[in-house]
Amino acid sequence: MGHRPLDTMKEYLKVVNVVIYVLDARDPDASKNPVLDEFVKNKKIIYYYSMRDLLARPNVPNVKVIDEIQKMFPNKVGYVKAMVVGVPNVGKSTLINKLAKRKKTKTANFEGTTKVPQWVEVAPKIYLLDTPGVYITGHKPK
Ligand SMILES: Nc1nc2c(ncn2[C@@H]2O[C@H](COP(=O)(O)OP(=O)(O)OP(=O)(O)O)[C@@H](O)[C@H]2O)c(=O)[nH]1
Ligand SMILES: [Mg+2]
Repeated sequence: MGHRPLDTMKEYLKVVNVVIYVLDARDPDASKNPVLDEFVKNKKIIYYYSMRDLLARPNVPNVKVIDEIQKMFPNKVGYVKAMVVGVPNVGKSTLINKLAKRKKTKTANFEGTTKVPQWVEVAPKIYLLDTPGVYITGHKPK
């Protein structure tokens, strides 16, 4: 196993059906990570905008992740597995808790809260994988 989160995430990437890429609604471009973009380029991607509630006039869509997954895989047999990715502290774990309607993952207002990947069932037959935030360099948070 490598020392970078992406090395660990690589094995999970192979088994997921889709990637949920979390971007900060206040500055989606700035929260896009070229290292992650390259990492997920061959996967289906759903972009989700966190921090939307902090904007008086949000100019990004309020993405319904479960609906989007169900639309994307209407005839899926078995589980849909989705990997939630994004830069540190962008709201990946918070999104998972919101969808699961319970506190399944640890969240905090600092980077590096999520240290290892964790599966959470957020709807019948839909599993989301929480992952550590990935810095632009691809190195793990301090
Ligand atoms: N207002 C608001 N706060 C949010 C939202 N999403 C996350 N937060 C807050 O942002 C902080 C980081 O959230 P996390 O869910 O821990 O972020 P993360 O991407 O999992 O972070 P790492 O695991 O460290 O990479 C926490 O204080 C959350 O409460 C959101 O949509 N709106
Ligand atoms: Mg987290």
